[in-house]
Amino acid sequence: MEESLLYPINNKYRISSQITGLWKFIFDKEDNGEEKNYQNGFDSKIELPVPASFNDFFTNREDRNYTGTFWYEKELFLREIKNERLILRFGGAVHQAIIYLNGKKIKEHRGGFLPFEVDITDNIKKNEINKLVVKMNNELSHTTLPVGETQILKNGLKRAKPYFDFFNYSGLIRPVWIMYVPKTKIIDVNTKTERKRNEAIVHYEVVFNTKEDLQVNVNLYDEQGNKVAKNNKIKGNLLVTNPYLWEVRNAYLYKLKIELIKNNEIIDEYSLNIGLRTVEIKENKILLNGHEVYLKGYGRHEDTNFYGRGYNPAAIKKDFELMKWTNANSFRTSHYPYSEEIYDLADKEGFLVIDEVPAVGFMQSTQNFLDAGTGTNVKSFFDNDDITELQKNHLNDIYDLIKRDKNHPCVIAWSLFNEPDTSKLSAKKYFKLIFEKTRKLDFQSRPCTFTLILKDTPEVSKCYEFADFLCLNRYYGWYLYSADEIFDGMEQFDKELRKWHEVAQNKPIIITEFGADAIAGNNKIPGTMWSEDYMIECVKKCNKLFDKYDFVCGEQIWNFADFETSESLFRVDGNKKGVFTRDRHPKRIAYYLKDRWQQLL
Ligand code: GCB
Repeated sequence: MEESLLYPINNKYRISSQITGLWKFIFDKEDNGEEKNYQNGFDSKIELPVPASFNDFFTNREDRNYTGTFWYEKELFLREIKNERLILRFGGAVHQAIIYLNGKKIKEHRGGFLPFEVDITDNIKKNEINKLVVKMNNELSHTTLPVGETQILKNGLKRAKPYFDFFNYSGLIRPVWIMYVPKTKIIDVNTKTERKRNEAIVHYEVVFNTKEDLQVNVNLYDEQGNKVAKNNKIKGNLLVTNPYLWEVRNAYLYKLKIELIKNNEIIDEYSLNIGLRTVEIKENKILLNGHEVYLKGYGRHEDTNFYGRGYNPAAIKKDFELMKWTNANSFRTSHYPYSEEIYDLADKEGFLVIDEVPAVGFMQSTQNFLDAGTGTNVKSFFDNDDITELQKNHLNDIYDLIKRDKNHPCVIAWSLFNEPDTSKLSAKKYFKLIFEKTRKLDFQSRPCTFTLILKDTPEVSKCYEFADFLCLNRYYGWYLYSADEIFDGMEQFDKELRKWHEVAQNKPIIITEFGADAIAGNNKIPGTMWSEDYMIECVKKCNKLFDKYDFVCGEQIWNFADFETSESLFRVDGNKKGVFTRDRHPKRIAYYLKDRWQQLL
């Protein structure tokens, strides 16, 4: 029976709690932990907090940047189970995990940014200590998402070489849950809203883990707890008259409560918040509930001090308050699916989210065949030998992403790649399959898109047609035409925007990345690169262009906050394109955006 990705909840039928605190930890440099019987438990003095990335707790370079196999261990005391099942759920294990319980391998999972669960009922020791051991690996390759390489240094150590700039933070980065759930249970729910004059119709379907003929009660409650609609079909409709629609930065959430019934007795209950809203692309506009929206906001990262990429509820709360303070209304989960709790908050605060799979780094080719005539590279990333394997993993992640996030009203679109090489026909073939399959998966048929790298221009791109709206990552004024050439850069940007509109007439355009690095407190007159003044100048000039064209339907500056990267000559203590510092203090650009976005509807 298929695994459920429903978020853990507590009610009369389900008890869920997080296994937080310190877990035992060990590196396995020789990758022979099994021979040393680590799966039954290991000796180590290292204890690390979960959830968190392991990296920033180490004070020597070798360990902080560790790439390879490593293990976590936790002891669990589990009470007797009667008529229920016991499930372990991992919110995110970067990038690969093998789960052992009391020495027995019970699950393997690849992909660090999506949850998975494992039924442990038949493997536990009741009323005594159980050993939960997790073997993990954070190497990157051409078949992992995200994509990269793993190098062997001269001293024999492995090192991740990401094809992206964010630091390869690893470990048990999201909550690990233990859940008592009914044997026969609800495992999935699909919802979608249809809007009519003064009515909303919620189309829904309930999936449970048995072929038995069971009944359901489906009830919809408003925010005051009044029941506004009900049904008892497994697939059906709920009619809401005079609905409160879920609106951008003005959210209204209804509670959908489903009861599963066997022989007139309720055996399971699952509730989730839903928003009544529609999303569509019409001509070159993005419509929410039939009206135009302009996306104002950020590309972001899950990245904070000490936690690395780890789930950090205090930072999540703070980030939302700061985003609201700047009058933002949207963000993209660049470059991987974020913690589920972030989407819950976005639902409540009315943020529009472009939800991205970890398909980043699809650029470099290992096969550098040059065309004899032109001397140019004729092989692209999508000609790499292991592309079929990557595509399989990519589709799996898309499948899980949609399964996990499909009922969140905040999610208005799926982003299926960040900055892939789209210049060759092999890319087109790959894209066709990814887009076709994705479109079949979403009950709400949300728009699908991907972001285009700077050099992916109308002349180059063989894949832009697949996207329902175009997402351009553009660094005119920074990576191209910087400093004295910024004026020229803006002319080129303007030209490019017009060209895009010409070739992709009916597609809205969102600028999903633009901006410049600035070191907080580095103020210069006139602005020079890396100063806050230059950052403001560059962003203002870009904004002027966006305001010229009504097919530009949004701007998401790169990045919400400064973030940690791999070390390189062009990253000074990380990426400094943040509107806020890594500690979440504003750079001067924040005040400019706050004013601009207040005026922009
Ligand atoms: C990009 C990438 C993003 C980088 C950014 C930059 O195009 O999508 O991951 O961080 O540029 O600052 O270079």
